[in-house]
Order: sequence, then structure tokens, then C-alpha cells
Amino acid sequence: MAPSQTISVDTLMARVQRIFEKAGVRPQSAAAVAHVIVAGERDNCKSHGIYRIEGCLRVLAAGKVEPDAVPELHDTGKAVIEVDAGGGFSNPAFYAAMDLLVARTRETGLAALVIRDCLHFSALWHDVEALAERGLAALSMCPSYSFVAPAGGKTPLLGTNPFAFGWPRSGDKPYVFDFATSVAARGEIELHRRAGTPIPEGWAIDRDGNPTTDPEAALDGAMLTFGGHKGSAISTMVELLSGAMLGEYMSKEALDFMGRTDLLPRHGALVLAMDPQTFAARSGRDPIAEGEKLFTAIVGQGARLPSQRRFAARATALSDGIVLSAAEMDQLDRFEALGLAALDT
Ligand code: NDP
Ligand code: PYC
Repeated sequence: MAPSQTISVDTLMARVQRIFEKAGVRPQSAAAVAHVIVAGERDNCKSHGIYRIEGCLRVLAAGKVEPDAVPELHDTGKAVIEVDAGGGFSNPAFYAAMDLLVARTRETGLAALVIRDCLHFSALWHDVEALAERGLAALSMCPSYSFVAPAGGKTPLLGTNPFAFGWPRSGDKPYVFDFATSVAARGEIELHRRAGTPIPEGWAIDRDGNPTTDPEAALDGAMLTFGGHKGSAISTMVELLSGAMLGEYMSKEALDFMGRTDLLPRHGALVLAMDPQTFAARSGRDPIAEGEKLFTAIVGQGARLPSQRRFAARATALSDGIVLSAAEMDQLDRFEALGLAALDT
């Protein structure tokens, strides 16, 4: 077997950006997309790392994402800020609106960002982590495709609907969690399919509603929500808040619009930001210090905080580089040399 290779974070970033530029994506958007993909690889979140490049190139080749979309900000001066991604990737739209969202939240204590009509492929932790680094608590969510059966049902209806939360910490990296409301992200099942390995029990049912560990049968059947009826309700909330409430597609409509599951979904997304200092002001207590007491108590029991694994992986990647397999390096070479034409080879 060909040996793996080590690549620095900066080199990988430059290469992924070039791949998107070669595929016709305007440079600012290519940089934003490369940033989140490389962050996923750097933090060892493989289901949303460089494996996603091919999926992005496929939607570009299919003409289902606007490569030169320029995000349009709509600000009425109120708590709800909107950014229209114009059918482009969600990430440049978020970055275009982030500073305004931070400023409005500091002004009012609570503000929301509505991202409209975006192609969404990424993890959500980048967004809440960036807000928490600026001293804000944040929630982020979006629909995806109807891959998931509601608890008690057998037919895909809900999305894998990710949900993320960030909280600022004093002198430490923020507290961040980010998960699919299905037992696992769809990307995890796809990675098992590619590797020819079974998925764990409890992730999915086949087309007839029987439990399965076969990734093909799972992709053809229905995924399950985490925590049974509880995850099902949270997933439904994500459909309502980031789909119905925004007047953007819910997961079933997103799939009907694209018509096939091998192209990434287009829908909206919602980010809520809160300034803990505003909320706590009259209490006389310091919300960040109170949070620290809780984190100390959690860690004191031997438990770990979410994102600790990710932050440790990041530290290693930044000092030692990222290890990629020969197949992954080969794919990067082909995408960089051939652009969209590499999809045919
Ligand atoms: P995981 O189950 O891998 O991780 C969920 C969260 O739990 C992470 O914050 C993780 O932190 C934390 N965690 C894991 N194990 C522990 C533990 N033992 N103790 C404390 N915390 C723990 O996530 P999923 O597979 O559900 O989702 C992966 C990604 O997929 C997410 O980033 C999500 O945004 C993305 N996604 C995107 C979709 C989209 O439509 N765009 C759809 C669905 C998912 P750590 O990372 O440090 O392990
Ligand atoms: O992994 O479930 C997933 C997913 C769907 C869209 C982007 N990621």
C-alpha cells in the first residue's frame, strides 16, 4: 500500500482554495469554503473534511450552486439580520455577516442571523466557535435532506439536522458542541460504505424498517434520531426554526428540489447569538465565571468537555501537520490539476 503523507495546514489550505478557484468559484468564496474544509481535516472531523471536496465539485459540475454568488446583507437595524447567499455556499455568507451579527448582539443582547438560499455541506462548529471567541453564546442549526425517520416511524422525513452551541471561556478555548440530530452524520455512514466496514447497530433501518449494519442498506433505508423521541423532537425543532420559520426549505423540500441525494442540499440556516453579560447584568454574577465552575466540576469527575478531542487534534495538526492517505493525496493532485474534469476520471 502506498504510504501516507504529511501536509501542513497552510499548504492544505492553499491547495483546497486553488481547487475551488480552478472549479470557477470566486476567490473570496473559495477561501471561505477551503477554510471550513481544512478546519474539519485539521480537527480530525473527517466526515466534514477534505472528503467533502468531491461533493462540492459535483454540485458545481451539476450547476446547482452559484460559483460567483456574492452574499447580500439585509439589515433593518433590528435584531434579525439576513444574508442572502444567492444560491452560493453558506460559508462565505456567514463570514460576510459575522461582524454585523457580533456588533448587533453586543448592542441588543440577542440577535439572529438568517442565511438564505445556501448550498450547505459543512459542520457548524466553525460558526459558533468564532462567535464564542468574540465573547458571545451562540446556537446554530439547519435542515439537510430527509434521510431520517421520526421516532416511531420508518420513512425518511427529517434531516440529519445539525445543532451546535458555543460558550465563551476565560483564558481557554470556548465550550463548543456540534452534532447531527441523527445518531450519526450521513457522512459517517458514507465513510463506512467507502471503507467496506459495517456501521454500528442502532444507526439505521433498511428500506423495510429492519435494523441494519450494512451502510448500503442504511443509505437506502432510513437513519435514526439520537435519543429516540427526544432527538426526534429536537430534529423537528430544527426543521421548524431553520426551515419553516425562515420561509426556507425543510429537509424534504430540499431533497425534492435537488431531486437526488448525491448532490449537497440547498436550504437556509439560522444562527442565534447572545451576550451573556447583558443577560446576567442585573444579577451581579459573572456568567463566564459561573460557567467555569461548571466546567471544572465536569472535568473534575473525569469527564471530558465536547471539542476537547477536536482542540487536541488541532494542536497536533498545527505543530506536526496533517496525515493524509496516498489516495487522499492523489485525489487532491487530480482535483488541483484537472478541476471539474477530474470528476470524470
Ligand atoms: P459527533 O458525535 O462526532 O460529536 C458530537 C459532539 O459531541 C462533538 O462536539 C464532540 O466533540 C462531542 N463528543 C463526542 N464524544 C464525546 C464525549 N465522550 N464526551 C464529551 N463530548 C463528546 O458528531 P456527529 O457525528 O453527530 O456530527 C458530526 C458533524 O457533522 C457535526 O460537526 C455536524 O455539524 C455535521 N453535520 C452537518 C450537517 C449539515 O447538514 N451541514 C448534517 C449533519 C451533521 P469532539 O469533536 O471533541 O469529539
Ligand atoms: O453528514 O449528514 C451529514 C450531512 C448532510 C449535509 C452535510 N452533511
